[in-house]
Amino acid sequence: MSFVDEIEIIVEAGKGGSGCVSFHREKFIPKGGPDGGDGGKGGDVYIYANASLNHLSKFLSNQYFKAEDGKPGKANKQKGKDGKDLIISVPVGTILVDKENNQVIGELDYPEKKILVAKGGKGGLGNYHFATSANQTPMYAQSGLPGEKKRIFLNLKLIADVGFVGLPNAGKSSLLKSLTNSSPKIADYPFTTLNPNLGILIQEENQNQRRLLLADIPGIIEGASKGMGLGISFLKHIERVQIIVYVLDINSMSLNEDYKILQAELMQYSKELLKKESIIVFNKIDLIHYDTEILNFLYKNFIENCKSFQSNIETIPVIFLSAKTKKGIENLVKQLFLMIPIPSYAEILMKKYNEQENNRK
Ligand SMILES: Nc1nc2c(ncn2[C@@H]2O[C@H](COP(=O)(O)OP(=O)(O)OP(=O)(O)O)[C@@H](O)[C@H]2O)c(=O)[nH]1
Ligand SMILES: [Mg+2]
Repeated sequence: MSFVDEIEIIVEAGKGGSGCVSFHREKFIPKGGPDGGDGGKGGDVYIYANASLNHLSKFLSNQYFKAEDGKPGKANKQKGKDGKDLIISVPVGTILVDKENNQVIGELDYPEKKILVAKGGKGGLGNYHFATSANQTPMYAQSGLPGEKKRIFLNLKLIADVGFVGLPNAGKSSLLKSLTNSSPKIADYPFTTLNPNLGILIQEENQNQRRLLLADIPGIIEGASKGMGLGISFLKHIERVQIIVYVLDINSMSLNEDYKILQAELMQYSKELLKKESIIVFNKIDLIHYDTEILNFLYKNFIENCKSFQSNIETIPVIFLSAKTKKGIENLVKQLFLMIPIPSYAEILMKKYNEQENNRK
């Protein structure tokens, strides 16, 4: 199924049921008064954050959603049944925009959040409300009001703790695979990753478990902000991470240039991305002659060259590793858990999940 992170849907709440026109009938009471009941209220439409979803592809096959109408009132002042509410599930991180005025209706920024997007119509009043001294037999009842109808733009921006950024082939997906149980596509050609991949990193220490949600996104090339390669629109999926991990291929002849390209493209998308905490990973160390002196030389050279465009470069943790052999990967794991306070987003998700399970028991 193709990955969809933006789509427009139409939601329509239920119409209110109409009020009833009826007169009380009973033996020996020939002229009973009006007793037509009220119509039921139309169902509301809600949009709900479901933590087990991570794309909007299911909306490709259906974009129209309608809640149930209220039922008409009946004789004997019986109220019609209210229409059932309709609940539409979307991934956590979905932003709802009203297409009428382009205003944000709300953001489903945590699991199980529910936002009312279209209110059901009121049921009509039955004829017994309209009896007056002048008119004891009103032949009139209200009809139900229509439900709200809205065109809503769903804009998904995934929420994760950590986002991987790098040139194509740097080894982002390989790193995700080494750190988590996810199995993204990995290949030695650029743009293997076409959509974001998520995975959970788990650390067990002294019976304590910690978790982080990691996001791997497509590769970025110079000019991506001008539409080159896959562009940069997918950077929205790392807008909300706490830490950006820049993945660089240590075999590149121009490590600082690669890093500069990434920073420049991120800046084109949003300056906020550059304000986030970050870690730099030199990947593929299994392919070079691994020697402390060489690594020191590479590191110093890199720092010196980056100072011209990033003054605080020396404060950013740099980690040498191989996503393939996993050498050095534990240093990245340690650094990530050190930098991300409890609870991480993945830990919040886990807590919610456990609470749900307990409620079910
Ligand atoms: N030797 C070696 N090869 C690696 C390492 N990490 C990744 N590779 C290889 O590099 C190539 C690209 O890896 P991917 O993980 O697909 O790279 P990516 O950054 O996700 O690439 P895109 O999705 O195209 O942006 C694959 O052939 C991997 O097997 C590593 O640590 N050592
Ligand atoms: Mg990839």
